[in-house]
Amino acid sequence: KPQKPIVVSTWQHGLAANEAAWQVLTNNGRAIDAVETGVRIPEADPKVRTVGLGGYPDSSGKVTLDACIMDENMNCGSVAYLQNIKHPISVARKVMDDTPHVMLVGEGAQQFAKQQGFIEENLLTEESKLDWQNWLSSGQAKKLINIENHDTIGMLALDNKGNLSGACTTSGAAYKLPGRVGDSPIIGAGLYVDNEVGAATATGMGELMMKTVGCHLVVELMRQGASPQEACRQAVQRIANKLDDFEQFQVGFLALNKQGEYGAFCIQSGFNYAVRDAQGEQLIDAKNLLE
Ligand code: SD4
Repeated sequence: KPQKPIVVSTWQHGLAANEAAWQVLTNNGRAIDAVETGVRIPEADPKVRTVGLGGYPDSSGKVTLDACIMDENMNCGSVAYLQNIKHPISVARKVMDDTPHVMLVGEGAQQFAKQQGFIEENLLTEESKLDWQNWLSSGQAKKLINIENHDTIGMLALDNKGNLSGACTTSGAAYKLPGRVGDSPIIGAGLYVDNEVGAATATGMGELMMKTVGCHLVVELMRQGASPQEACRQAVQRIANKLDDFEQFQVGFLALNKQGEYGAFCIQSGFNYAVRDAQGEQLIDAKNLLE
């Protein structure tokens, strides 16, 4: 039976994000508007430490944001290494809608955002600043990606018309090298949407999604007939096969197909995702490779 509209998002902060997206979807809105509206919730929430305002800074104390968005017609927009703008997803949407380009980075992205009327503000909260200072004084030995710091929001939606769209936004890996860009703004790595087949988004150690163009892979596996969960599992397995120490890392994929079926898979336990459909909201633990 058809499952639409429906919206799915990575992590617990996906619950509140889904609710905002759901309002758009149930008002007969487009999936692209739903996902943009939805992920703006954690972007603006200083308590969500891995997205937008309040996000963990890089090793030099700068909050640098990555985001991308993609609609049912293969239109996409992306920003990377964007500073001082709270809603990178909306800047990415403007890149998609109002420029001939797909991706703007750094200073150019920031100038573009200002021209579009976005306000510059300090995104480093006192809490994130303190954590960064503690990290500096702790000898900086902590692993860059651990269970606590990989909470990018990726959101996928299927609207009443049966169209798919997706959005992904993050402050990236905590204490990353200055200038580092992860998978989240890279079309195909952190997000991919093919309106004939399905959509996928990712969370975790971005370098691993980039090396496999992971979300494009998940969509192609669904095209070949895999269910969303099975497609995510195969993509995780492909990554794990290449690594001797794969259990040191976390990678999670989340997928939604054209029929409104969804699924996820990750390397290690701890990754959950939020679902909102006509039955209500759910928070589901993803299956993992180590169980
Ligand atoms: C990145 N994938 O920048 C992101 C990190 C993250 O949940 O938080 N993922 O690599």
